[in-house]
Amino acid sequence: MNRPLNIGITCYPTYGGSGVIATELGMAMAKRGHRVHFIAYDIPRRLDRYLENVFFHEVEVRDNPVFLHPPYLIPLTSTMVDVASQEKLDLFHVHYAVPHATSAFLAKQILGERAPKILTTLHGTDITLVGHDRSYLPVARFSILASDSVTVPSAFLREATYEKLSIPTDFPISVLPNFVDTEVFRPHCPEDPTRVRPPLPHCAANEKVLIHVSNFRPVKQVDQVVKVFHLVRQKIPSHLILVGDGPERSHVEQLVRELGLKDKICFLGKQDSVAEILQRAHLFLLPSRNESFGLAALEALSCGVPVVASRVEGLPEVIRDGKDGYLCDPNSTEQMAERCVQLLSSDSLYREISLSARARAVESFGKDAIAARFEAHYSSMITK
Ligand code: GMT
Repeated sequence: MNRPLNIGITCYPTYGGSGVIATELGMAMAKRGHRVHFIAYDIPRRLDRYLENVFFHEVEVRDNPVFLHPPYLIPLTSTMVDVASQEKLDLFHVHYAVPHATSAFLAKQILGERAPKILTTLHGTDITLVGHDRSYLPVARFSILASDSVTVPSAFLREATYEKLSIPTDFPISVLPNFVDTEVFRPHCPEDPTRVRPPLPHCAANEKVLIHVSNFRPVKQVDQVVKVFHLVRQKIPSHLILVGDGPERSHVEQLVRELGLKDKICFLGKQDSVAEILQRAHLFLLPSRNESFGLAALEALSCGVPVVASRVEGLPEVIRDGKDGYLCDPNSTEQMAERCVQLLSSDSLYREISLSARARAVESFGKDAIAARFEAHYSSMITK
């Protein structure tokens, strides 16, 4: 199909990976000539509002004395119905089953024959964590099965969805990986990966820079990042940069004080220009307990920054152990620290792994190639 499509995108408009992928994919589709309507309660963080073919429709979730909690699902559904009829949407692309696919299903019922098709992209938390919660499970399962098509970013998440939500295995779920803009997320000095951008003011010039980027949820184990760094510092002069914010921040700050690392760890909080910060780092740490894909790790690889991460869930599909970094037991502080020291103490090993990390991102997860796969997926849904 060659005609431009009208696509409605719903996501959580926050700094999380699902919001980033939804936004970047929408902007990529707009650049390919499709009209893209973001339907969300706030402007997605990475959205360029002034891009041609991009529109934003706010979901107004108003407080009402009748409700204990404002019901997000209902205003979202109403906005979806409104945008679908006004803009003649061909497709709702919703990120997260609950409640976004649920709203899309309701909107479809309301719109009847003129309803757009529903593509649901699952991201992990909605299956591995929400999937366990009995109060969400029947609705999540129903909303997935009611979608016209379902995608996941990793083979791990496809299997987890079948298993945890008891989805029949003949119900198709396609793996369409997450992606990265390799022009934005690129190494500071491609010819010599050991040369990073000049350090932040807090770091000394001779120090190696370790970095972690996340939303500081317990699942990210940011305390483990600090413990690993504590061991690495005993062998190698180094500094740790923590980017992001979330519920574990004060617990982590407390640990940093207890370990006497206050001058060696800098908390940057939420940041928009993550690429520029990654270019100042030698190594990315991601000791998560759960990670269906690990977009933050992919962005690091794309900057030529090797990743030391947990051997869990979708991470081995992104990081090849011993090639682009190392995969370890998420709870073994010693093993992770050993791998970091090994990488940071040999320039030749570091160079080899850094070059491989960059090649991995460019060859397997480049934005244009994956956006083209999504575009083909959209077309196949519309022509069905
Ligand atoms: O990891 C989070 O807390 C955020 C979450 C989200 O919804 O944005 O991330 C999930 O989706 C990302 C994009 O597909 C993946 O890269 C993350 O691995 C995944 N997080 C988990 O599975 C815990």
